[in-house]
Amino acid sequence: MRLIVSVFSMVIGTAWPLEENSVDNLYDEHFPPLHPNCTQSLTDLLLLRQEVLLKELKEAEQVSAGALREMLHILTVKTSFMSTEVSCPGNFRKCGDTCLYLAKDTDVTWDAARFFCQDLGGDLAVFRDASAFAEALKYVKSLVAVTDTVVWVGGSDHIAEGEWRWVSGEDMPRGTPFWGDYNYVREPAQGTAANCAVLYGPDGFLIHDANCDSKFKSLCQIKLMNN
Ligand SMILES: [Ca+2]
Repeated sequence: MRLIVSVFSMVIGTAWPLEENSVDNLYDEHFPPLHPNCTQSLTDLLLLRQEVLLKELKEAEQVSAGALREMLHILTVKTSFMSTEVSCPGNFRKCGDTCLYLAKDTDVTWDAARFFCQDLGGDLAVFRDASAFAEALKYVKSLVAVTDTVVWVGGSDHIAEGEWRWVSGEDMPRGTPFWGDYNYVREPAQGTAANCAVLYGPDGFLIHDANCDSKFKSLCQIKLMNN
């Protein structure tokens, strides 16, 4: 019996110190002692924070680069589509980003000119900006050399005097480079006697107001599908 107690005491005496050492090691591993130098600890913290921020920035950069690649792809496809040559139907000629047709052999009233252009699938021509206007004048001048030619376009103030609108519903631009002068007065200046817009040959085909019942040539327009 005494022998058994001695052996048990030896076993306990050996095992207990080992268990204490293991716990201490585990604690030190997961809870390292505070650094004696507080400045050094703060530096470590800042460096760790910097590392996290850099990682976040890198991830954000990767996301941005992916988005930019996607946008570039879309722009490339769009540019390719826009640069594809689109032909205009029938006698229409491609002018800038639209199709124009000058019916130079027939003189009709403004209303009849609209019906004529609508029968062709379009309407009287409108110009959304100075560039489109310049393209149209270039086309008209290439077809009619006679400077007294007058051509209907799709603008009028017949609904409310002085409120000039395109047939597309938008307000017409005023002044240079669209409107010309008549007797040194800037058009439109003819009042209720003139409610429809023309390209006036004697003034270099700048826009003038004219009597809607006069008979002139028609400038028809069909817009391209991608406009
Ligand atoms: Ca008028």
